[in-house]
Amino acid sequence: MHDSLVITRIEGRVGIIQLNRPSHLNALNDALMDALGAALIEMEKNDDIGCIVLTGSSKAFAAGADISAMQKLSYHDVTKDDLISRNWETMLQVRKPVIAAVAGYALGGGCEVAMMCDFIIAADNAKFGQPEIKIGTIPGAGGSQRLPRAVSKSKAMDMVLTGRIMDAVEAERAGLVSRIVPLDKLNDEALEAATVIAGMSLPIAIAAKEAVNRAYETTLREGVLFERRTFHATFATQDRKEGMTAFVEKREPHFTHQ
Ligand code: DAK
Repeated sequence: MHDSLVITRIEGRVGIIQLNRPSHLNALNDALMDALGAALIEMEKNDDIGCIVLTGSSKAFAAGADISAMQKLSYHDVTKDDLISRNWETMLQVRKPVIAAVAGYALGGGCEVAMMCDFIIAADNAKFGQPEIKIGTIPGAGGSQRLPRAVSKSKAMDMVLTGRIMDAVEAERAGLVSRIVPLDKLNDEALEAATVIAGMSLPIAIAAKEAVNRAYETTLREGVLFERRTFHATFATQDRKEGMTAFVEKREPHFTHQ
């Protein structure tokens, strides 16, 4: 499947979405966010996909929301049409695991989209930042909320108030990314991680994702209760039975996603 703003393909049980607006370093305009949302929904519905990888080019994951498109807008425009919010959070409807494979710039909205994914694998040339303050605004797609949860208040304040860029090493040290790989290995590493996840039971992977995400939304006591009940619920699945039986029988499990 191929269209101008996103390129999608399927490898095994992994769906890969590549942002494709190279002339603008994948700056995220309305049409690109619509295309990304449509690709995500299609992959979410596809029973043959167990994990999704979102990536960009070797120079830019995405250099932010499209500043030229936003530059003309008034307060009235953005509130009346809920213009940007309308199609920016489709990612949050996706229950399957999503890995961001980030090379080059992930700035502003690009960093925010990467943070909406479940984890980030970074190439050694990745650069993260929330530089909106330099153009007279603030993060608008969750950067001021997700960045402090990922890297602590102090570093998030530093990033959001100075607009400075963080390299891959600093991002990994701060906990924003899960691993760093050489640029030429990024796609392989992301595909390999996604293939591992897609080889698990899909309902269990979804339950695991929901449980971890709960940690960001609730108290420890409530989160642990949610985890406990979800853990109990896994015992209603065939895949839980198959997984434990396979271990006892010293063989690989054969999950049927039920
Ligand atoms: N928007 C539009 N065009 C962009 C762009 C952007 N964010 N970033 C780069 N481009 C374009 C450049 O204008 C240039 O186009 P031409 O001049 O060739 O036509 C082309 O991409 C190549 O860029 P450069 O020539 O600048 O390339 P360099 O390697 O010299 O520099 C750079 C790379 C990433 C350092 C630089 O391009 C840059 O500083 N870009 C802007 C980065 C930035 O400030 N990003 C944050 C944008 S604000 C919301 C959701 C999200 C947001 C807000 C609300 N809601 C849901 C409500 C998010 C806001 C933002 O992201």
